[in-house]
Amino acid sequence: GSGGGGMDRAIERLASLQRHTTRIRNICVLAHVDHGKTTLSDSLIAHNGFITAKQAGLMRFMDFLEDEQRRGITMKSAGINLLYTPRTAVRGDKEPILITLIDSPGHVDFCSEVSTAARLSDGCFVLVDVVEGVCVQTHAVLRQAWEERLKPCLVFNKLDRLIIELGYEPREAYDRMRALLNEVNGLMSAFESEKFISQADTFLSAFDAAEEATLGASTSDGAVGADYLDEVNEDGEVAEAFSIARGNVAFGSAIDGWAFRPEAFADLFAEKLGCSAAALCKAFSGDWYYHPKTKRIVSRKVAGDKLKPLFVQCILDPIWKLYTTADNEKNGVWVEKDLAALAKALKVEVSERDLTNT
Ligand SMILES: Nc1nc2c(ncn2[C@@H]2O[C@H](COP(=O)(O)OP(=O)(O)OP(=O)(O)O)[C@@H](O)[C@H]2O)c(=O)[nH]1
Ligand SMILES: [Mg+2]
Repeated sequence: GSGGGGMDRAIERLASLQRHTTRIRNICVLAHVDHGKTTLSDSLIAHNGFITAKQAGLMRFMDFLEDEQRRGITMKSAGINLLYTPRTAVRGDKEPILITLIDSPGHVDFCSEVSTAARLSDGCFVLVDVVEGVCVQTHAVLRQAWEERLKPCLVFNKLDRLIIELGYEPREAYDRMRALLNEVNGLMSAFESEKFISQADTFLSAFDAAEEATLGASTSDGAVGADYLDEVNEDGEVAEAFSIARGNVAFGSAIDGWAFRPEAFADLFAEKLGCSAAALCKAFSGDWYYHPKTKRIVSRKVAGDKLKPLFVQCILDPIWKLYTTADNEKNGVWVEKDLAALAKALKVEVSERDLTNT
């Protein structure tokens, strides 16, 4: 809540949590320059009520230096404590967590600030501007996150640009983001194979040395690639570093103050489509379609070319509709009713006042 009393209580809770180190997580925000780290931080800070939603994106709260504010870029990493109370239990645990959010600079000149932030973090958000795509520093921070063994979450940011600037259709946006996801996963698996090769080299030279010493005694139960094999999933494939099914990919627009993981939409649509939320979430990850006649989720082969992938149908279409509906108003079209219907469909609570003030 943003009321004064609520704020005091939030601060009290933050202070008491600081004494429980098991309930603290350090999370850094990493990305190429300008991909929206400070804006995303603002949104999260606003969510905690420390600044208002209106100020978010303008205040650039984490850019506390005068130079940063003047130049509009981050130069120093900065941290803030935020309270996160899970809405539903996470592995049976519903207790609040104290998050130290660390906003880092994206400009290559300040990369030592990024290393420091990554070193002391447990997890990270890696932002990618969906229009600019994977850039040099994206590459660098992904490597850093991987080297530091951070628990990462990939955030596709600036979806609004796909809609407004590029005028993409949902399907085009979907293809674009899938390509980006593949690119990022490709990088992550390259890091793994590099390590695998260098471990194999180390192992082989150790093996050669041992062989020389013992004339052929076997040491072949070495730990080559042990970490690598850990990440093999139940189908015997090496799991992708980032996937919707794994729950570590988010989509949003930091400047417009929204972001989601597809799980949220799975909960929303599961009942309607007559399947479990978990199955639907898996279906969002790949080429799966809803067949209206048979009322079943089907593969591309069955669906043909006419149907839209579930991710487009359930997630991107409504978002596009929201943006274009809100935009129509500028042309003098009366859209409150449309917006209200959409909000209801998405189970979002929108006040009468907000509806007329869009
Ligand atoms: N359209 C759009 N613009 C955004 C979004 N998020 C951030 N921006 C804009 O992108 C620019 C850079 O945002 P910042 O949050 O400063 O980016 P940053 O990653 O912190 O930049 P550095 O710290 O300097 O690397 C600003 O003009 C923001 O308003 C978004 O979701 N959509
Ligand atoms: Mg910044």
